[in-house]
Amino acid sequence: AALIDLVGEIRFPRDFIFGSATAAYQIEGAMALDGKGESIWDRFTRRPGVIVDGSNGDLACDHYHLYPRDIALMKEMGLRAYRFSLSWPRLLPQGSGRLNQKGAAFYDRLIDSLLAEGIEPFVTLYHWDLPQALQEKGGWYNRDTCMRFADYAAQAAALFGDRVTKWTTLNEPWTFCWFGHALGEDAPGLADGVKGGVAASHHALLAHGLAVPMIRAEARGAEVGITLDLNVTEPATDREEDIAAAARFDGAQNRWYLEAIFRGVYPEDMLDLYGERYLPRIEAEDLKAISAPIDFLGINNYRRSVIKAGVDLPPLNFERVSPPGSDYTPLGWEIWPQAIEDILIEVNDKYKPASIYITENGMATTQETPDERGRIEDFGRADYYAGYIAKVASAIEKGVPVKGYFAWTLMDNFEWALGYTAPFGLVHVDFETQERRLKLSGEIFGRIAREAPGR
Ligand code: PNW
Repeated sequence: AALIDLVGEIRFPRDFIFGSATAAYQIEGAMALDGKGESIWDRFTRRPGVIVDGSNGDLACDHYHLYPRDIALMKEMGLRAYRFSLSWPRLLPQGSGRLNQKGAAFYDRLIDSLLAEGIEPFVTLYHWDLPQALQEKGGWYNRDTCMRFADYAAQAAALFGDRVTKWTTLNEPWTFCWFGHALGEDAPGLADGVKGGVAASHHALLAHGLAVPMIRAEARGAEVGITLDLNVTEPATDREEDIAAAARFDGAQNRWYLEAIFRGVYPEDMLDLYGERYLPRIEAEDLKAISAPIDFLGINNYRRSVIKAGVDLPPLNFERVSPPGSDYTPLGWEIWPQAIEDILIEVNDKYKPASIYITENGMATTQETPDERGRIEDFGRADYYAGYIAKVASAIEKGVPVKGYFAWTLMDNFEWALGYTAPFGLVHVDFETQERRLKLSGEIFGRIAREAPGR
């Protein structure tokens, strides 16, 4: 419990925002209700063997119906903001064309209820649930998907821009492009190696770039950003081949996106490494669009990457290493609070974003059950939050313009290919009864959220 003892000492600027984050497919349920179209996750989860417990998000947390309960829990913790995503196929069942009014009405209710409780909505347009109709036309391999995304962004901004000012285009392009198109572990389940990862990444970035001006045009005063999953990357040893492998991994996960967005170029070393064999068609004006100025950068961070030379994903040829002596979550993710301060400082030094939000940070456990007093005493998770949040405070003291922090995640939910086996919530969900219960970590996080700003 050593880190929890820190809680009373953590300080943040008075206007710092603490919130929690979720994603539509992971919590909403209502899979085919009120005119929602099919998404690639609805389709992928039906493939035998791809989700460890054979589950899916058909019902998930039934947030579509229980959102008032969930907002009450945020209120109880004293959270000032809520980061959630819109389901593209709930609004546009075919990916473009006709708007589903009932889908729009759900987000109207959600946004209005949040505002009534003084909780600021941070909207993400794409958290991985591409309309299946667009996948049929090539999905993120098809440049047309970029234009469809920009149109969807414009429609969403027109619908909700009178009440929502914080807009994020994409959540973690690296994760959905590589896990979904190179490795086949996430939807749409394509295992096309580096060629797939890079092609999807270019089109995802172009979609982001085309959407930025559309959102600004439709939502007056909108602040627009993108969320990247960034990890400081360290070579496992000082052997030259490990240093080179770490640079390639850093290039694929971090620099590919950061350089394109903030400098309008792809990194030379990665263009050389990929070459014609792995690169998609990149038009002259694409990087100009991709580097449209943004108001904030969202960073999701859970761990650091320690990398050595290996055989994964040629020509990246790397292997992830788990340094001995560290603590790990049940997912095998290293618990290393310094990682979040290091990535904040590195990104700020190199790219000087106008402002930064930590849009996700948190940890998985194995499945939890209430004790005889009905409590979930998840000391490990509470410790994780205290340790990481203290390092965010330290980055701010060193001049990094971090404006807010969102815990991943509000409540236990559908953790993609891990189904319901890897809960990350501040709130426990009993998936038999849909009962919610604040965990110890939720109490501790609430205390930080209420007391640390302005201390
Ligand atoms: C994020 N990695 O995904 C997503 O944005 C969330 O939807 C997800 O539930 C959460 O983190 C927890 O997994 C990630 O391998 C997936 O480092 C994989 C990694 C990181 C983030």
